[in-house]
Amino acid sequence: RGGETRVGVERMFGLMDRFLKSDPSSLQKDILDHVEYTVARSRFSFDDFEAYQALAHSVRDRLIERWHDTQLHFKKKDPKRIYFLSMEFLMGRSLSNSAINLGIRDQYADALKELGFEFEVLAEQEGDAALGNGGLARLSACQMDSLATMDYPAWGYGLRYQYGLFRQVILDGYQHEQPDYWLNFGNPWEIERVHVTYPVKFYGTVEDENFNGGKRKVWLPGETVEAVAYDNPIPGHGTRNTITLRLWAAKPSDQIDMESYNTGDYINAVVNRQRAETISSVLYPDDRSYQGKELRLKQQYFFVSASLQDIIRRFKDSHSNFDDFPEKVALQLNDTHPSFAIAEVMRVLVDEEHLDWNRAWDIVCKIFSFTTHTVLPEGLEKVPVDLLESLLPRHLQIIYDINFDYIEELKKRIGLDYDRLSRMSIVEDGAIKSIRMANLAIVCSHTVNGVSRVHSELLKTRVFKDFYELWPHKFDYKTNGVTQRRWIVVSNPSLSALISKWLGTEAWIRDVDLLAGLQEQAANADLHEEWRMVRKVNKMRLAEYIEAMSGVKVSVSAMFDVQIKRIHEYKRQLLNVLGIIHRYDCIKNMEKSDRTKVVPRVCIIGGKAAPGYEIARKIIKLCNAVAEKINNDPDVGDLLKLVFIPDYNVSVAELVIPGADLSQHISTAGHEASGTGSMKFLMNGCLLLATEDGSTVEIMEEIGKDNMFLFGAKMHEVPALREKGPTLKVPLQFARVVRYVM
Ligand code: KOT
Repeated sequence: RGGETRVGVERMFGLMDRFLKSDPSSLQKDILDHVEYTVARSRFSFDDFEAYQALAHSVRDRLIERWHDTQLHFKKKDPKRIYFLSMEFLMGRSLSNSAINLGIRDQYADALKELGFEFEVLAEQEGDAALGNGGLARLSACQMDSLATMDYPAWGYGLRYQYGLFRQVILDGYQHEQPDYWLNFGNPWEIERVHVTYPVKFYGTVEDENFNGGKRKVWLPGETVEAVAYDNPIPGHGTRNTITLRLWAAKPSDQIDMESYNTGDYINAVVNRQRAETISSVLYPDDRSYQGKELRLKQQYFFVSASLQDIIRRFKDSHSNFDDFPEKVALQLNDTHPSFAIAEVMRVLVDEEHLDWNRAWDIVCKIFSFTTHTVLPEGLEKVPVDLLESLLPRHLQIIYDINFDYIEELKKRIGLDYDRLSRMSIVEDGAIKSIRMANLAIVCSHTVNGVSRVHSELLKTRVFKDFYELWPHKFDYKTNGVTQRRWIVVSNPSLSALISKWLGTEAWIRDVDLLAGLQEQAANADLHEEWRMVRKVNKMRLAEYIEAMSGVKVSVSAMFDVQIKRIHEYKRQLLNVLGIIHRYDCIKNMEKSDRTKVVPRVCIIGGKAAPGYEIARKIIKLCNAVAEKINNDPDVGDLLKLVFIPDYNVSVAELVIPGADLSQHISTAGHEASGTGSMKFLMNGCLLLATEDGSTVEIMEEIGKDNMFLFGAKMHEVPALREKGPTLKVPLQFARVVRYVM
């Protein structure tokens, strides 16, 4: 492009201010310029949404400055880079988060005030980026924030779905799904990199070719799709480090088109172009159950192949020997979804870079680490061999070859224990021959990471026991965390101000351990009073939202008892609803005089059910049916209310969590790998009602058993309880409703 030589570097610097200024009048001018030239509205007439767009672009300009500096810095330093590969990122909104991390939120708020706008009102205009399902995806987003803040040279790689997680609409108590076409009004937080594109290939055949007196495999693909990069700058807090979340969109490749044009089939050529785009069109809404769909596999390989081409290109920019690859590249697999990366790196090194197999394998074993997020068997991916053979024939061969070498090695280590060999094999020989993606990931990774201590124990003693016995050194865990920047500073600004005031510093925003300093003030009545006020205001905000969404008026002096998360049998929203029925029944049967002793309670439940998960859908219906009955009973009034909050997402969580008094995390012990919701409630001063499961066990140790409500059976008690069967009695008046719905 040669711009630098044409204009001359000196002149370029002369023309540009060092950095964009952030005083009120510069910010105002900036916003108005964006109204006029980016949004193309008159600066004398624009609405809240247009103001949001202009504001977002103004923030984005400042992000871009830091982002460029960061990229330049890392290019010069050439550190080992962390590449985080994930099919899902639940970023939510970006405006407040970016402005806060850049340290200019208040300046913007002041600047806007003079223009007649309120920062928070404009922030509400933004839709959520919901490119993920639940815990795993939000963890990815929190991790990106922390990596940026802690100055890591990190990159996130994922897919730019055109349709994010479906919107949930409740009609007659039932969940209905509506498409989330989130890009409808443009997305100021991404930068399309039309020059950063890579071809991704599928199908075709593998041929033998003569090479250096021997034979080698050559893949002749049948379809090529272009991956286009969309970069989302992720700013750290209190640092200029601004890292990249690079999401890939599928675009048709001109290569295929030429062939069709040559045969004169113009219409089909255009239709084929559109087909290519479907790869990145929609996020699969199934939280955990493996579907075995070809499109999903295509998505996985598409983003893995594009990401690796990008990573290898960056490496080759300044290195020529692949033996240095492990010194410069760390690849983190977020669950098994990106594990085709293993076969892909082998393919590139062996088939394209012509390294010999063993050297390539050595490299592969040094670069991958794998985080697993589940203990449920239905979460473990098994890719049917038939599907893989047609979609990625060369990768299937490579996986077979990896498995062959590995099983031979295994026989030397464990002998001919065929049961164990068969359990540990990457290839499952059954009615449907398939590839066990978790086994592939474990074999090739130097570290297998659990997400809480109990989860890690379960991996070692049950799910991956055979592997742990073979390679104990590979197994590690890092208990999940959440970023206090999103979950206190952005979502609960009044609490954030309170904490900074009482700690006398804002340093806790970068170092969460400093929150422990509040302990010194634990008995201070003034602090209690201020905190109570903050909670009250947050509850009022939440009560308004509840009334607007569900028409139910709730009293802010009632206890807000919240369970918000994906709907799953193991998370036991059903148990919560049965508990609410029981509470209702008790109130109804109580002497009027005793009712004064009851703490009024607003039970709030929210969450989405995977569209094909019938029982989860019925739990939503049951919840709404019970709410209908309770909320319309004047005899109970404010003593008990039940609200189902529709379309639970990151922004709804930001609103609900600061207003909660009690939150429920009641998964059957041994089922929740970690759980991160509890941490968000906890840091907002909410009480936890929780089973000893996942990260709760560690939270319990940290805050003390006396500071939470522990509930339910412990892990070792669960099998005997299952054996015994149900002992629950549902009150008569509800038995019919439950039977009808379930
Ligand atoms: C989804 C598909 C396959 C396997 C696992 C998942 C998964 C697991 N999705 N979300 N999770 C949750 O991940 C969180 C972050 O590690 C955990 O805190 C939580 O317990 C998991 O359920």
